[in-house]
Amino acid sequence: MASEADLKLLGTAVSPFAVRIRMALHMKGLPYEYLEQDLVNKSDLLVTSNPVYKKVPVLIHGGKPILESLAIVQYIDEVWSGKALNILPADPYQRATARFWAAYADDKLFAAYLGIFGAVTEVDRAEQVGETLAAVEQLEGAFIQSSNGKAFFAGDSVGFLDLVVGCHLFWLEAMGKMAGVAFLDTGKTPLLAAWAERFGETEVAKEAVPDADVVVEYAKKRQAAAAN
Ligand SMILES: N[C@@H](CCC(=O)N[C@@H](CS)C(=O)NCC(=O)O)C(=O)O
Repeated sequence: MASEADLKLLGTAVSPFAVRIRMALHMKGLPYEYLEQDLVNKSDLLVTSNPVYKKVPVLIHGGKPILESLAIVQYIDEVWSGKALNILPADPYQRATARFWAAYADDKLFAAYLGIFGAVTEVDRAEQVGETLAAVEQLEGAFIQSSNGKAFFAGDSVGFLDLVVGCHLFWLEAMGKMAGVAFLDTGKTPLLAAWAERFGETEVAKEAVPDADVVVEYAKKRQAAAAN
């Protein structure tokens, strides 16, 4: 097994993608040094580790940077495959399907709720709320397909899609509070809403996911700074 020593994570408290990595490291029981980053004044370490995008998260293992959160989760799962439960499904078809929905969550759900945060007019905001609701409804379908009637996307316990979708929940809640909308509606998306409750109670989520109010505060500060 590869060394667990010398694992560093560059992240920010409100980055869903960094939270995803914290959850994966927790699932595998891996100790790491967490280095909170300032995304306004980026550190040399961040810029030299991720010179292409200069974004968090970056996992540095034995001095080597691993980039992009989905690739990082897969790296962790492969390097420590013998440690704790596997994160990705073993079956190739299920892996491919999980990767499809992971890309969907990051492309569509993330872009939609971030659009609420960045909306300038009420019309823009309403459009982004609609896009977010549509993405959540698609993910209800993904949950039905993946969970096979069980508690989590991955079945009886938390796995890849639970981390990938789960890391977006605190932002979804925060944007819901700001827009006055309940994105996880027990009427429209009952299974996803129940899963979100269940996921929030897991050790993995409790360890890594911040309170939604942290994002609300962050969003208000950013909006106030943009208005000045
Ligand atoms: N696709 C990337 C997204 C990472 C990302 O968007 N990171 C944001 C924070 S949530 C960031 O570092 N932004 C800084 C910037 O854009 O300059 C991943 O999955 O790792």
